[in-house]
Amino acid sequence: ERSTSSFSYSSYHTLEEIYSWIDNFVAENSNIVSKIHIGNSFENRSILVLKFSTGGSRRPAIWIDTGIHSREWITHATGIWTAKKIVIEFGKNGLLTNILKAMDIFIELVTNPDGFAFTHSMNRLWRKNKSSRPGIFCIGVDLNRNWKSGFGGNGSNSNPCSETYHGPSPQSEPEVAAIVNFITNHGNFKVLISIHSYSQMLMYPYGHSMESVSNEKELHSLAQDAVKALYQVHGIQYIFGSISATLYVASGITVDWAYDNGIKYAFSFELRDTGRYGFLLPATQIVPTAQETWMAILTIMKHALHH
Ligand code: ING
Ligand code: ZN
Repeated sequence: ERSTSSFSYSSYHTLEEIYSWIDNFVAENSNIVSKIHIGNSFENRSILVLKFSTGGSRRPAIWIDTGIHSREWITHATGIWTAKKIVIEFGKNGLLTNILKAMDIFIELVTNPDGFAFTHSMNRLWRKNKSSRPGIFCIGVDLNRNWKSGFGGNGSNSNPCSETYHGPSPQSEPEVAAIVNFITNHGNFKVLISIHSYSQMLMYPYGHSMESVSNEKELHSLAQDAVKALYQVHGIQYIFGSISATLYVASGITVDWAYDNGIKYAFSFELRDTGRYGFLLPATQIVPTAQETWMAILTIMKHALHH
C-alpha cells in the first residue's frame, strides 16, 4: 500500500500490511502523529507505538494497547480504525480536540507481533508470544500473565504448556518489558486501556484478587457510563465490573500492574461477540465494533480530562 486511502478498515490485515499502514499514516498526519520504537519482540520484530500529540512535553497521557493476545484480531482492527478516527476528528470533534490539547494518546496496535505473524502463517488461534527457553519444550508465555502485580498467583499457570503460562519471572518477556520501561520512563500516564476479545465486557482492577481498588466507586460508575455510550451506537450490551468479579481471577495482568503503578483509570475491554463467532469475528463487524468502542473510550478519556 502506498497510502492509507487505499487501506480497507473493514478487513483484517497481516503484520506487514499493518506496519506499512503505520508508516503511511504517520507520513500523512505528521502534524499530530509520530511512531515510536519501544523495543523488539522475542523473534526480533519491531514493537511500535503511535503517539498522538499537539505539543508540550510529557503531557498527561492515555495508553491503549490492542492485540496482546494474537488471535484476538478484532482488537488490532479496532485499534487501527480508532487511530484513523482520532486524526479525522481532531479539529472537528470538540471533546477530542480538547483532550488532545491537554493530553497525549499512545496506541500500541500490535502488542504481540510474533504471535500475530504466527496466527497468519500457522495457527489462527495462537494466544501467547513465541518465546522459547532451553529445556522447555512448549512455546510461548501468556503476555497477560507476565506482569509484576500479583505475578504467579491464581488464574495463571506455571506449566509452560498452559495457555496461561506466566513465564519464568515478571516482565521476562520483551513485549511486556518494553511497555513497562516506556510507561515507567514517561511517568505521566493517567489512563490505560488494554483491549481483548471476546465477551462484551468492560472491566477494571483487580484481576488477581477480589480485593477492591480505592477508587472502585468512581471506576464502576465510569464503566457504567462508558457501556451506556457504547450501547447507544448499535444496541450492543456489555457487562462491567472488576475483572475478578465479572470474569474470573487472573494474576499478572496488564491493568493490575497499571493500577499499582499509579494509573488510576485502568480498564480492559473484551470486545464482540459473546461466542457465536468468538475470535473469528466476521470482518463485517469490524467497523461497527470500532464505532461503539470509540464512544466508550471517549467517555473514559473525557472523565480523565476533567479529573
Ligand atoms: N481473556 C482475558 C485473559 O487474559 C482478561 C481475560 C482480560 C483477564 C483482562 C484479565 C484482564 O484471560 C481473554 N479473552 O484474553
Ligand atoms: Zn485476550
